[in-house]
Amino acid sequence: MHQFSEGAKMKPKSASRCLLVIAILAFASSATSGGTSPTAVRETLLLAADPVEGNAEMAAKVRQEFLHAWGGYKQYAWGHDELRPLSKQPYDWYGVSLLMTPVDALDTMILMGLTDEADQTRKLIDEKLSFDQDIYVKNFEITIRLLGSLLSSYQLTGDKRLLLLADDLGRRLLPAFNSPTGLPYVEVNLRTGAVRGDEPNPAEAGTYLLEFGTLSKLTGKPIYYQKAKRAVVEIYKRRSAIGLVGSQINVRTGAWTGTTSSIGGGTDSYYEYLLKAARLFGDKDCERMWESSLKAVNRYLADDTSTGLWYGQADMNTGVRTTTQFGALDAFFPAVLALSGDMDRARRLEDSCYKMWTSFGIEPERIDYTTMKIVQSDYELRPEIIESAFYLYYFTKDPRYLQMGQTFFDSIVKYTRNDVAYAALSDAEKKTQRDDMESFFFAETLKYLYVLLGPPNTINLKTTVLNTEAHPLRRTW
Ligand code: DMJ
Repeated sequence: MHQFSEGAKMKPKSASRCLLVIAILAFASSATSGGTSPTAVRETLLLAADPVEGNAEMAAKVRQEFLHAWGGYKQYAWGHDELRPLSKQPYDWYGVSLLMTPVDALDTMILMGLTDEADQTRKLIDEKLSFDQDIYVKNFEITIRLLGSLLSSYQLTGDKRLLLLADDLGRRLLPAFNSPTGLPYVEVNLRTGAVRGDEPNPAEAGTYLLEFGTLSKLTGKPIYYQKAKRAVVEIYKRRSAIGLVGSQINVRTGAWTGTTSSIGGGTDSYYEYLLKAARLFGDKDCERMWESSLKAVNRYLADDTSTGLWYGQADMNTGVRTTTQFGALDAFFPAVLALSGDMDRARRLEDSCYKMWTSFGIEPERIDYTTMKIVQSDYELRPEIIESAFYLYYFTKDPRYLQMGQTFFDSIVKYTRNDVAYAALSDAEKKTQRDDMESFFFAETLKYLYVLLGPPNTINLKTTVLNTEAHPLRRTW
């Protein structure tokens, strides 16, 4: 049994019981000895990806596609941040590699039971990953992708080296929060602690508590939780009289510099983390902030139209609708609604998202939902619509969401696969491939396909939350 699944889901077979005992003993011994023996990881994983549970055929297919893309990365970009899948060239975000793809992909390998790949990746991380770099990095991206995965992979394996790296990274990111308001700057230099970028959006300002809070709990250092919590509170405090937040805020003055409100890209995970931090830490402030925010969002941003339920954009002060756009990033919201218990809106919104996908054969980045015309036509290999199908299936067990998942999987394979990996589309209508494969394809898109279509209950949402990059964090405190 891996660390995020429900013990109750184990088959009552004596062989399985025996493996469970071995797994627990092995995990306990590795966790106390400070390292993880390969046996411990293997035994721990053996039950995680039990092929006789759930849809073994789909699990194998998704795993195979993971290995296809991962194989391309290994062959052409090993040790770098990303593979450019068409030119077959490596790419590093900041000139030096922070192992973006291997770190982001690690817990997916672990959950899929790809033990050899996971072991090789941990070796690479141990030998090569250093955060002592004179580079300005995006606090938000590095937190959700790297810090999130280091913490999650530590919890899955007990490998203390991953926690040490997470602590080192967290310490280097902390200066970002030293603004007059406590709202974080957009970028921080990992070596010097210098900061830049005064105007984050709400997502860049308020998507830290799950990772920094977990880091506090696992290291016993309260500073991480405090800094991340303050940032969220500082945004919430500045909501308008009708309860909405804007699209950009100045961290020196605390004044909004963008006043359009939405649930989409740039704001999305600010809302997501209010709910999830309430669940992971039992944080009552977050619960209250989530509940009052949701009321305003449902009142002013939700839009019940002849084409379905959508969430558009409105002025944060007046609530007057400014645009009627919805896109791939907004498709995370059915998941959050489902997690909060609003199954009716969650179902209706996921139906709209599905319509967006099937109208074009794959999902464009943005449409105008009143005309169903494309506003922005790329497909970035994004996971959100699959994430929502996963949550809805988890809570309702309605096979409709499995069918949706199958459609997503089939179109992704059909249109975005190439001979070595997977590629984003510059045009979702024409299906023109572009030379990009973001690390979230491994961390999220393939993981959500696997947990939706493969073994059921791989993730137990009672004890675990997934961060916004799909890294599972388990409540152990
Ligand atoms: C991911 O990096 C995260 O899910 C983030 O919250 C939003 N965008 C991408 C995936 O689309």
